[in-house]
Amino acid sequence: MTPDYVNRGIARLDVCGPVAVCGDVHGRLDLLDRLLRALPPGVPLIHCGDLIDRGPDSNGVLQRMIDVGARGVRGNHEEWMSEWLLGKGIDAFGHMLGRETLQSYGIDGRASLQEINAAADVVPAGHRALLDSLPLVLDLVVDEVPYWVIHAGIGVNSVRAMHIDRELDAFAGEHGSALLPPTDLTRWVPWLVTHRRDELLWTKTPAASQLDVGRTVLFGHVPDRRPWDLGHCIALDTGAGKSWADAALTAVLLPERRFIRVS
Ligand SMILES: [Mn+2]
Repeated sequence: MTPDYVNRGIARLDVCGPVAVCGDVHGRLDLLDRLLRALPPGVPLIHCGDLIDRGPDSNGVLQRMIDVGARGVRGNHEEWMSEWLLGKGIDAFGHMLGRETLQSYGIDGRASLQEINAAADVVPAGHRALLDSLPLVLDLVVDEVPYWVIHAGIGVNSVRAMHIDRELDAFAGEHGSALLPPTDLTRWVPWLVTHRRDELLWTKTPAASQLDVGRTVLFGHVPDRRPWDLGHCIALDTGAGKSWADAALTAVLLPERRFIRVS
C-alpha cells in the first residue's frame, strides 16, 4: 500500500505578501531562531524541506516550525524519517542520514537497528503529523503571482529525459500532445510529481541548470556559498548544517525578492 505521505503531491497556498521562503535548515535551530527574529514582524514562513539532520537539533526545528505555523515541502531527509516512523526502519536509508536527528530525540544513533526502530514512538505525534502533511510541491501564490516551491527544483536533465522516455506517451495521452510549447512547461510539474518523484527530491541541480518552467521555482538541496535569484529560479540552500565557517540560513522575501541571510 502506498503510504499517505507519498500521495501528498501538490498543495496550494494563496497568500498576501510579504511572505518568507527559507532554504535547508538541517537541524540548526539557532539559525532558524535568528532568521525568525530577522524577519519583519508577522511575516509567514515557508520552507523548502530538509529541516532535519546534520545540525544538532532536528527535534527543536520541527517543534519551532509547528509553533510558528510554518508551511513547506518535504526534502529527501524527511523521506527517511517518514519511512522510519511508518515502521519500515531506518536501514533502507542507512544510519548516516539520520544519526543527528535520532540523537535530538534522545536515541543513540549507534544502537542496533532493532533498538533504533523500536524507539520511534518517542517522536511526538505533532512531529509525525507535520512530516506526514508535507507535500512534494507547493503551488504558492503570493499577491496573485504563482511560484513553485520544490526541494530539489526542476533540473533541465529530468525534463530532457522525458523527451526520450516512454512514459511521455502517458503524458501525451493525458494532455493531448507529446511536445508542448515551452510556455506550457508548467503543466509538466504535476507529471513530474507522479512520474519523477525522486528527481524533485534527490537530484542535485544547481541554479544555472534549473529549468525555466514559466514561473519562478524556489528550491534548496544544493548548498552554495550564496543564494541565487536567476529570475526563473531562486536557490536558497546556503549550507545550514554544513561545517563551513560561513554556513548560513537564507530566506527570500516575496514578492520583493530580497534575501535575508543569517549565520
Ligand atoms: Mn539538504
